[in-house]
Amino acid sequence: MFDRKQFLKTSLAGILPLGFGGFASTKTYSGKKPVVVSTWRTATNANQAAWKVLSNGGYALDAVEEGVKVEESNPDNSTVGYGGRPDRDGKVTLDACVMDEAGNCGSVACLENIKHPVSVARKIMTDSPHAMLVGPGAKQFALSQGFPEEDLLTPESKAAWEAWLERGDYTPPAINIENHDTIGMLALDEQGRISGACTTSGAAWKMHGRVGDSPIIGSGLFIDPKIGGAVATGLGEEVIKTAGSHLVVEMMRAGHSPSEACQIAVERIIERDPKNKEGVQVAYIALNTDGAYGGFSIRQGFDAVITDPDGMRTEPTGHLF
Ligand code: SD4
Repeated sequence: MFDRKQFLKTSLAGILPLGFGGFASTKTYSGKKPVVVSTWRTATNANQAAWKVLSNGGYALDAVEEGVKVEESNPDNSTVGYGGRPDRDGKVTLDACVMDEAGNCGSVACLENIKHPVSVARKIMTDSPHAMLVGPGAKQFALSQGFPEEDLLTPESKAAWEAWLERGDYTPPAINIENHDTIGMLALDEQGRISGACTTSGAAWKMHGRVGDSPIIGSGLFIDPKIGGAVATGLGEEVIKTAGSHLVVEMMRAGHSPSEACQIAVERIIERDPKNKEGVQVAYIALNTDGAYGGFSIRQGFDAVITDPDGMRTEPTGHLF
C-alpha cells in the first residue's frame, strides 16, 4: 500500500526535511513479486499486458516494454506515441527510455514517425554502443533496425493542434490527469529482476526539439540493481532540474520507503523554487527490489496502477497540495 499514514504524519511538516525512519534506518520494506506499477489510472490495459508476461514467469524488461507499447499504440492517449499531441510546428516527437536489472539503459529523444520509441530505446541499449540517440540519427537507427515509418498525427491530434494555432498561446498547460498520462512503468519479475520504461510525446505544443525528462536517465527513470527503481511524470523541466528519479532511488538507498523517497523528491522541487506550488504537477512512483512500492505527487489527481499476486488496483498517492 502507498504509505498514506506516513504521509499524513509528515505532510504537516510542509517542505522541511523528513526525519522519520532516519537516514541510517535499517528498516526493510517488502512487498510481493512479481509486481508491476505504472503511472496514472489510465494504465490498466498496459498493466494487464505487463502482467501477462510476469505471471507467466517472464522477464521484467519484456513486461515493461510490452506494457507501455499498449499506450504507444493507443490513439486515444494524447500524450504517448500514436495520437500524441504534436509540437507547435505540428510534428509528433517522441521520448522514451528503458533500464534493466543490471543498470543498462537505452534512450531515444525527439524521435519522429516511429510508433514504438520504447522498443527503439531497447535496441539502442542492446544493439548499439550508445546509451542515447536523438532526432534524425535516432530515426535512421530505428529504420536500420526494421522499424516501420508511420504517420503518428491522428486526425484528432491534427484538429487539436489547429485549434491551438488559432489561440496561439504558448503557455504550457499544467500537467495533470485531465491532460496527461505519460506512461512510466516499473516491474519486478519472479526471479527478482527489476526493470523500468518511460514513454511520452511530451508537452503538447512544445517548441520543436524540446526534450522532457522521460528519456533522461536519472530524471524520468532510474534503476539501481541493488535498490530498486523510480519513474516520473509531470512537468519534465522540473524533474530534470532535480534529477528526480535518481534522487528517489538514492533516498531508498538511504533507508526510506518508496513513498517517503518519492515525497522527498517532490519536496525538492518546491524547495528549489517555491513558485512550483502554483499549478505545477510532478509525480513519482518507486519500486524496491523487495517488491515494496509507493508514490507521491505535488498536487492531488495523480494515481498509479499496481498488479501483483493480489490482483490489479488503482491507488492514489500522497500529495503536497
Ligand atoms: C514531459 N514528463 O515530457 C513528460 C510529460 C508527462 O504526463 O509526464 N506527462 O515533460
